[in-house]
Amino acid sequence: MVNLTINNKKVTVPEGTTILKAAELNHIKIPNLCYLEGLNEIGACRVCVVEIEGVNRLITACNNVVEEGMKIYTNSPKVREVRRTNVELILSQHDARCASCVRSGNCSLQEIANDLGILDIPYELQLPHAKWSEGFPLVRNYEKCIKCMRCIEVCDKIQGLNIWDIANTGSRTRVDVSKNRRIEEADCALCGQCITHCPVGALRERDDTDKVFEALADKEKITVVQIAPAVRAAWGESLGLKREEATVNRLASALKMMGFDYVFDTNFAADLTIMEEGSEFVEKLKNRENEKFPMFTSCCPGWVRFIKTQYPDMVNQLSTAKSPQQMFGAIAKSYYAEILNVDPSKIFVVSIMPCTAKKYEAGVEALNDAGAGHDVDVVLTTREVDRMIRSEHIDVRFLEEVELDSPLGISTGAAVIFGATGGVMEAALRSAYYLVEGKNPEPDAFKDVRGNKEGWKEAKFTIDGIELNVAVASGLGNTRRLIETLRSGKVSYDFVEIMACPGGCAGGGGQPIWDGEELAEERAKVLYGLDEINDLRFSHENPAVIECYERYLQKPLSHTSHKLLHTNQEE
Ligand code: HC1
Ligand code: SF4
Repeated sequence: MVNLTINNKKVTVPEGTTILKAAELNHIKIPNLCYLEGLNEIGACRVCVVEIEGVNRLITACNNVVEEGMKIYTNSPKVREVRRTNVELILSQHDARCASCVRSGNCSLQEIANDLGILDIPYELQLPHAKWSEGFPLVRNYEKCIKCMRCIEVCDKIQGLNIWDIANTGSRTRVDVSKNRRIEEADCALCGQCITHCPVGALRERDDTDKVFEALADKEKITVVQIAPAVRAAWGESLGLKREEATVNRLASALKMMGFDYVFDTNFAADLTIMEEGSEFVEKLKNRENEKFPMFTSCCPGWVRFIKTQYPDMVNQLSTAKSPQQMFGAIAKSYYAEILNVDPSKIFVVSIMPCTAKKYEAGVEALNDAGAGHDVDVVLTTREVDRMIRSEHIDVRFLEEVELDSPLGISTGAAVIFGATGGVMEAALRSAYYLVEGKNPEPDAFKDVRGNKEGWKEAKFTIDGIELNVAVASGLGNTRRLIETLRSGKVSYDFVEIMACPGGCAGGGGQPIWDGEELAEERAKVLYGLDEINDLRFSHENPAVIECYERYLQKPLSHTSHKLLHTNQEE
């Protein structure tokens, strides 16, 4: 242990502790901007400078460790002056039109500048200029970038994709797409993790809220909205609701108030996905000698983009099942149009997703089969829907909860856990067991696949005497390690679930941002809690899905199912 003083307070911390951590452990706040624990500890912004007695220059707290007897001052006059100058210099290269920024009120730079009482910037404004690809689902605003390097690091170290890098030198230095490429050429998975790790508004999703407001105002359109599993665990965070208040029924109430005609659930389609993907897996098992294993899940477009660019020879191992988002769109514009007895082109489908890659997925032509424009017309992230609620001036605290509409709002506990890493696998195994054994397993029989963050998780189960090896990974760096190990022959699996975002969709790139905090685990707990209290725990027991098969699709893997719910992944 190391003994030292911080602001004259005696403290003792383990050896090797950084000054920043030592202060934090003792409830002393040192402001910081670029720092991200374990990811970005480079002192780039120099906001966390501190004074050490006997040392001439100030040092950064995030990447210097404590020493025995150190006397540290985190807010001395010298520290305040230098910190202030550093922040003023950052602001001199930052477009600080805060009133029109998506991160206004949730921006680390804004907070630090306010805390330091900066009312004027004594330097000439020097904003970098570069052009971004219009319409791309992910938007970089060069004028807001503070060159903290967080996006570079999260993409390199967590996602292993190296999309961002430093470009140019000297005063022309900026963060841009690596290797001088345009973003479209860069194999970006669109996971959005760079957005959720940016401390300011330099990265954001393409804003599609206007398209939705327009559709809601159009009397000719029947507006249908689907809510993704992981959204219900996070949408209330930035609206000041407690987790237990921010239910999907309260969100449904807000959406109805905004004017949506029907509020449905992606979970319905997640149950449908299990029927299709589970049946596909069971069929493959029957024909084991001639099939390639493992079969990979295909519901995460970040992962699908990743495999297509990084391991194209394995694309044929993806399940042919479309994602729940796309299945929902196809069903809304076919089966549901028939129920309503309307022309499918009148139906306008909006998705609320925790995800930025879903914006791309909805536009993929091979995933649009209902024949009435795009199956999903607009995808909004959780953040965008929160912004819409705010712009409608709806006070969510006082909303009465309402039921979701029927039949596409009915779902099971197996569906809601899709939003957490391991959830798709667990839901699929619950139904695969039923399909093979003819009876249900214990609902929690496959819970060993839940919740991994480091590396990947493997599990073995026996169904009808067949031993199944399964694996689950989230985060694309972990995914690459898993695939390389698979390709080396050191491991072999039958079924593998991959989600691009660490922790799965709960930690998706479209979720509310809590600077420096990872909330995937906390949100996953909400989803597992919802599974536990649902009377229905098996996708094959969803009465609305059963009815949809009886009235429309006939059976899993039928001709109609193939047309609407599956795709050729190699297209
Ligand atoms: Fe997901 Fe999925 S779980 S991919 O993370 O399979 O986005 O929540 O909607 O489609 O259901 C996202 C979440 C989501 C799909 C489902
Ligand atoms: Fe989107 Fe979920 Fe995949 Fe992340 S894990 S890219 S949020 S689908």
